[in-house]
Amino acid sequence: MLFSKFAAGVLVAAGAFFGSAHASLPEIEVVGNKFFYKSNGSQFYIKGIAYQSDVTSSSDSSFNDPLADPTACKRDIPYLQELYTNVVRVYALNVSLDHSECMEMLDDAGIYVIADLSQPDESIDRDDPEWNLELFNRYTGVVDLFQNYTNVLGFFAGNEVSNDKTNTDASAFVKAAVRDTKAYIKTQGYRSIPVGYSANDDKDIRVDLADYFACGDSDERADFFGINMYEWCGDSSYSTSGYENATDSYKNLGIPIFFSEYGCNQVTPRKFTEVGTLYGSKMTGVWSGGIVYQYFEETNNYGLVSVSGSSVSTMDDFNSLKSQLGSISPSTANTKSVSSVSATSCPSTGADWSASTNLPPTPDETICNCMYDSLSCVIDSDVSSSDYSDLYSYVCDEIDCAGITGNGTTGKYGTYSPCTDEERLSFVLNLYYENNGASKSACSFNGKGSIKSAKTASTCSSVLSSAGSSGTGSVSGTIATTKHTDITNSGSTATASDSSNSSGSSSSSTSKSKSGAARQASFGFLTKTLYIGSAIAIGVGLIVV
Ligand SMILES: *[C@@H]1O[C@H](CO)[C@@H](O)[C@H](O)[C@H]1NC(C)=O
Ligand SMILES: *[C@@H]1O[C@H](CO)[C@@H](O)[C@H](O)[C@H]1NC(C)=O
Ligand SMILES: *[C@@H]1O[C@H](CO)[C@@H](O)[C@H](O)[C@H]1NC(C)=O
Ligand SMILES: *[C@@H]1O[C@H](CO)[C@@H](O)[C@H](O)[C@H]1NC(C)=O
Ligand SMILES: *[C@@H]1O[C@H](CO)[C@@H](O)[C@H](O)[C@H]1NC(C)=O
Ligand SMILES: CC(=O)N[C@H]1CO[C@H](CO)[C@@H](O)[C@@H]1O
Repeated sequence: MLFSKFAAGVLVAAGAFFGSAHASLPEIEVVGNKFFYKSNGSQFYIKGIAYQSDVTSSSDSSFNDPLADPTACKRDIPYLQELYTNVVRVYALNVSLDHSECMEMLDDAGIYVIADLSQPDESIDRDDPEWNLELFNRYTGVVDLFQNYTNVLGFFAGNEVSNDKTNTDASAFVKAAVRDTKAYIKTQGYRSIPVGYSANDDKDIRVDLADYFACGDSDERADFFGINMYEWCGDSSYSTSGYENATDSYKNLGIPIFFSEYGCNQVTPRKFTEVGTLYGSKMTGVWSGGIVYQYFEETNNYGLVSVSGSSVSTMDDFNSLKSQLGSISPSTANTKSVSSVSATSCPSTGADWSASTNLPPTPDETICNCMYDSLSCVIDSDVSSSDYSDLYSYVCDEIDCAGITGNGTTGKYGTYSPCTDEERLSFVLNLYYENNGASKSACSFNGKGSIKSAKTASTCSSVLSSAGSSGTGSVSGTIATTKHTDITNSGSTATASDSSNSSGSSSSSTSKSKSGAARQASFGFLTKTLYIGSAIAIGVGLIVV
């Protein structure tokens, strides 16, 4: 434990050091609906490759972090360069690992990174969406670790979360994630790194979805939009593929848009004849390039190379892509010539689109702590989080649980909806207890409830009174007061310090120690489907033409 804490701390420091000492690639910035080199104002087109081996195959929740394996990076970068790659997309990063060597090698090779902020176990669930403290810490933990590398082009705050008209409400939670990640970057004084979203290509919602992320106040909207696009299969054309329709549909989008995945494999080997069109004059006014799915050959049959140990063999697809990308010469704009792009209007709600523009509150640990400290009846700390769901259902049949739930359709969110599962459950147990005479037996819950002394610090009074006893008053968290838990260097020790006194804490009123690890442990409050949108499965899932 001690060792891993130590090591993690050193890795973070080393990453920051090398990030600054070694950086050579100029930053990329967004102006209007395009990307530009900040250094000389020249337009930047994404020529990307998805670079991550299967994140879904293992039986536990671990995954291969592609930027934490310098041997593999060294092996693969020459092949990426042969394909003119200037961006790799990675889907899941492990904040406990060191990324400095891969990041430097990529930088030296002229390659930027666009990273998803979620990971299989910590992402916004389209069927039960939340934007909570745990996710806030995960997202900002990745930002902390990567912000100092100038070859980080941007972050995705979600991948294919709302994927059809039945779950558009989840986008309100993803947009809150965009808003808060942007605010966090600003508050920390980091360089301005764009934060965007990656969507699937669902005809019913794709235009509303892009408008939703691109609309509104600049603090709130996404900085760019990616769409995973598999419409061009085999030999096709601008109009028959559907590219023309898509280009027309997005022509007024106020932020950059690109293919965050492309490369239909219904016809193999892939010839990539879409490349000339994507980087040609019909599309470059609207699109900023694309990311080919994907580097590694796997069972889904989308690979450009097949890898075995230290050896890499290129496939037919590799050679076709190389020749296609070798013959493009897209015209480049300059920041000076950017004509003003009109702001995108938010979509109206209707049969296909039902996400409110009123977003969930910013997760704020201080608000949650104030609430928890003020309770007299809480869930006993010995109760397994797998029992939370039953208790929650029981209690919320009896009392109004609006203070801890949120609804992306109505745009109504409880003040305590971003708190941890333990805090939220405790809040409603306490409400039940108070509604039932505040007697000891009203906090029994078959031995799962626990009485403690309630405390309200003077700094908490105004928060608690604005939230009201039901937790539905308007209090919004702020990034500045959210005490960000640095999961990148405290994660490994948090479990030890947390569990050390869980058995004695049920009757104490001291605040629980809160850490990334503790939140992870309590995950699973409501029934959660496993991973939503594992990026890799998605490539396959999407091929419904
Ligand atoms: C701008 O800078 C980039 C990156 O250094 C370079 O590739 C590009 O050629 C430059 N563009 C112009 C017009 O000088
Ligand atoms: C992240 O890396 C740590 C340290 O090697 C490992 O213990 C952990 O399982 C990894 N997490 C995932 C989700 O792969
Ligand atoms: C990286 O960190 C160093 C040290 O804090 C800082 O001086 C430098 O400006 C940072 N670079 C970027 C690109 O954020
Ligand atoms: C694209 O096609 C859809 C039908 O598939 C149609 O409703 C829409 O109007 C088209 N958009 C454009 C801009 O042509
Ligand atoms: C949100 O509110 C709408 C409208 O009242 C309702 O139809 C929907 O079921 C609610 N969603 C959730 C997740 O409770
Ligand atoms: C691991 C550890 O030190 N746990 C302690 C936490 O507190 C309880 C009760 O006060 C002790 O019994 C444990 O030994």
